[in-house]
Order: sequence, then structure tokens, then C-alpha cells
Amino acid sequence: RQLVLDLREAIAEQNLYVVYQPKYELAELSCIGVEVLVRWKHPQHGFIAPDVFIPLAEDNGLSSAISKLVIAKAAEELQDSGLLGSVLQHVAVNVSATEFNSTDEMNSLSSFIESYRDFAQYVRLEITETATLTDMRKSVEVISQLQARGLTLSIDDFGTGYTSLAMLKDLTVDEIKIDRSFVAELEHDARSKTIVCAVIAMANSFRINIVAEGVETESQLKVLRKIGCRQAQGYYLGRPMIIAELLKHLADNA
Ligand code: G
Ligand code: G
Ligand code: MN
Ligand code: NA
Repeated sequence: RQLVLDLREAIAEQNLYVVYQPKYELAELSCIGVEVLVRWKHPQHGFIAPDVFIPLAEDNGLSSAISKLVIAKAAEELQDSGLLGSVLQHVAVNVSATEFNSTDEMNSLSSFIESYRDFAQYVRLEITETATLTDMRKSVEVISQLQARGLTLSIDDFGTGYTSLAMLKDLTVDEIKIDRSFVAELEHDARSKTIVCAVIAMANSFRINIVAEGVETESQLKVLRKIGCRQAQGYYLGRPMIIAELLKHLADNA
């Protein structure tokens, strides 16, 4: 309970900050986007993981405040970086299911994003598969509204939910991200590999962008390349970094 109060205060005082994990195009191993991830350093308890405070935020009506804070910080840090539109084709922001499932909150979020004029066009929203789609028909509607406003949509942690195939059938998403559990098993478990291959094939035929998450080794990257995966993220390619580190990382890898 104290933690919720502290979180509220941290949000109000803009004391959360963001890091950026690069996303790579595998053909040329060039960075083409970033995923923005929120971080909280508590004044007494030190770093608190998003796995802890995001659910807390969701349970206490703070999701949309966090999304807006993340977008404001990313816009502020990236707007003058010279990266937007040149190196970075998009900037991905995670959206909680509680927020995604509220039409009001999503309208409010997209208006907020639109207020960042030179930034809005780069924003891509990531929604987690498992948590999201309680009501497929409503999701279809929300997603097409967001796309009509120029935002692109990505399905995060793809393959972990029960509705993966229904989503491919019904949702006109721009991107799917293969959950890192499949990538971790890619080399040891033939069935995981078969699933990943099938997802890549389906995504390619639907012309949906496909990203492998959680790439931690060179050999995983090799396998992914071989089976036709075009984009990837993971510690092997780049950890989540503060803006100064991101700029250095991109300069070093240019
Ligand atoms: O960055 P990290 O691996 O610690 O993130 C852990 C979890 O928290 C992931 O599921 C990630 O999607 C989620 N997360 C990180 N940043 C944000 C954010 O800004 N908003 C939301 N809703 N979730 C986030
Ligand atoms: O659920 P989502 O995909 O948004 O989670 C993103 C989180 O995954 C980030 O917070 C990041 O810390 C974590 N992450 C990114 N790359 C890797 C990786 O290669 N391995 C592992 N274990 N976690 C990763
Ligand atoms: Mn994500
Ligand atoms: Na994920």
C-alpha cells in the first residue's frame, strides 16, 4: 500500500525514467527501431522491476498515467536526437491490457500521442497477447481506430496466449513479436522450432512484420536467419539502455 502511494508520487513528480532496447533488421544487422521500457528507482528500496510495479499500476488505475509519462519522456529525449525517421522507423511503447480494453483511455492516449507532432507518426503500440484480447470484436474495433489515427500496432509475447491464431485471422496488426520462450527453446526443442517457422511463414504471407524477442546468443540469431526471420531484439543485439548509451551504441555500430 505504501508502494502504491510511492508509485503515485513518482508518477506525479515524473520520477520514473525510460530505457530503450534496439530492434534490429537481420539482413544488414541495422537498428530500425527501439522499444521503450519504463524504469523506477525507488528512493529507499532501489530498483523495482516493472514486473512488480506495472501490475500494481494496473490494479490502481495508474496504467494510462505511466503510458503518458513514457511517451512524454521518449518524445522529449528522441525528438532532437536526429534519429527519428533516419535510423529509427518506429518507437514502440508497451500498453497495459487494462488500458487497451478501455476505449476512453485509448482515445485519451492517442490524443496525447498526437500532441507530439513530430513524434506521433513513429509511435507503435505493443499489446501483450495473453492479457489483451478478452473481447476480440472490441479489440478489432479499437485497433482499427488507432490505425486510422496513424498508429501502428504490435502484438507482444505472441504465442503465449490461447488466441494466437484467431488474432492472426481477425486483427490487422502491423507486427507480431515471437515470445522469447520460443526463442530460448529454438535450438533444443524441435517442436518450438516448428512453431516459430510456422508463425514466420504465416506472418510473411499476411505481410505482417515479424520480430523474434529475447535473442541472447549468436547461434540463436543464426537459426532465426536461416528460417527466414527478418527482425530481432535481445540482449545479444542490445540491452535496454538510457538515451546516452543508446546514442553511443548506435554510433559504435554504425
Ligand atoms: O523491461 P523489463 O523486462 O524489465 O519489463 C518487464 C515487463 O514489464 C515486460 O512485460 C514489459 O512489457 C513490461 N513493461 C516495461 N515497460 C513498460 C511500460 O512502459 N508500460 C507497460 N505497460 N509495461 C511495461
Ligand atoms: O514483455 P515484453 O516483451 O515487453 O518484455 C520486454 C522485456 O524483456 C524488457 O524489459 C527486457 O528487459 C527483457 N528482455 C529484452 N531482451 C531480453 C533477452 O534477450 N533476454 C531476456 N531474458 N529478457 C530480455
Ligand atoms: Mn514489449
Ligand atoms: Na514480449
